[in-house]
Amino acid sequence: MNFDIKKIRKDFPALHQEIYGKPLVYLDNAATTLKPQVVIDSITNYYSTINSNVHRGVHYLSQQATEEFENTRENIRKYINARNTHEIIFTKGTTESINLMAYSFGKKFLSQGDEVIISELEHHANIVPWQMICEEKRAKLKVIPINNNGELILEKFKDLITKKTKIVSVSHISNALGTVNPIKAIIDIAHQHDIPVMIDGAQGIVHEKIDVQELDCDFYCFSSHKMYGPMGVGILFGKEEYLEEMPPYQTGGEMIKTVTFEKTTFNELPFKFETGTPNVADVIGFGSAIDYIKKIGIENIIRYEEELLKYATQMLCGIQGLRIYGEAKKKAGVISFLLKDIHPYDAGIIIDKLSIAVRTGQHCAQPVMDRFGIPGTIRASFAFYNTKEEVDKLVEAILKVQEMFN
Ligand code: C6P
Repeated sequence: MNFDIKKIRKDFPALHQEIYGKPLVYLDNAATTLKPQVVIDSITNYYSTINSNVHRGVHYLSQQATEEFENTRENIRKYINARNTHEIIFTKGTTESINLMAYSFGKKFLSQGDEVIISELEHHANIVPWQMICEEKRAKLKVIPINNNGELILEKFKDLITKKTKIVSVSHISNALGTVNPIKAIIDIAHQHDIPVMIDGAQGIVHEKIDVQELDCDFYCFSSHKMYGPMGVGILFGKEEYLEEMPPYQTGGEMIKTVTFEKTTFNELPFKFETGTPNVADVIGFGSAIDYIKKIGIENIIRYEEELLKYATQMLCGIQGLRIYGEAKKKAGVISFLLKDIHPYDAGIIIDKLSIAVRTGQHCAQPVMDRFGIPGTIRASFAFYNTKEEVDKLVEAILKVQEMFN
């Protein structure tokens, strides 16, 4: 398929609005992406027709809703090439997936003196849950450092591994700097020591093709809302051999097999980890988002985004007094920068008034900011519906900010 940017942009209604009287330039895609009309229609369609609970009723609507819900699970399985649908667990989002992991994996496999390895590049969602379970279990949290380009130092990672290491959990792509981490190498190194690896794919899955069997990762998680799907839905992929061993994270309806006042037995995978009424409409909407991505083609998306990022990097590098944070050899989706002496919040406010949406601050990655000794950055993050003209508007806005402060 030809990558027809004009046609693609028509699919996203939110792109066609004016903010402060000017056309919106949306460059906050790492926070959440806009939704194509097919996704919005799919949610409306669920509530207008087959609205009912899943896995519960014998009536027609419930059966239809269950079928569409489970079709999405299969759709996601195929999309990431997992072996089985029961390795795909629906959660609220990446944050909940990691909490599930830390709690459940931690409860089963962590003991006093054990070690968990994360990295200095992580989003708080891949730090705090591990910190909490380590505190509870009196285990140790170890951190892979980064270099000045914002790349993980693999040699240091190797040094951190000991016989006590029980899991490694790292991000695929850094939301703060855009670094694409060498996750295949990390997985291979960890597996040489029989250590499982969890990948926080919140930013990874939108900018890369994911094959969990080829990667051989033990866990991979992501959020629908960063993949052009609705908010409130996420995925935890896990290898069956681990998920079978792990205890439920929450308890209640749906996840049980039998309940008496003396004892409860749990449902099989994946339902053991899915408590209560799920977010049916948004799961189905997520299925439509995956179909939409497949229609455009992830290879086309990657090619287009690489070109756009290259252009944006060149243009921003040409601005005097602008420093980019995160200069990894392999980057995707994100440019984080600062303008000499201008606080990122001040710059952000002016850029917003020029109808450009960027994110300013720490991006829920305070250790990254501390590493560089900065209060935060201005972050432009891209999607395949963005254009070079929009990058030019960002450049104009930055020049305007500098003009105002000088
Ligand atoms: N990053 C950003 O603006 P949730 O919020 O659960 O969908 O995703 C959490 C999360 C976990 N890991 C990474 C690498 C992420 O980027 C995010 C979300 C957004 O950068 C919101 S803070």
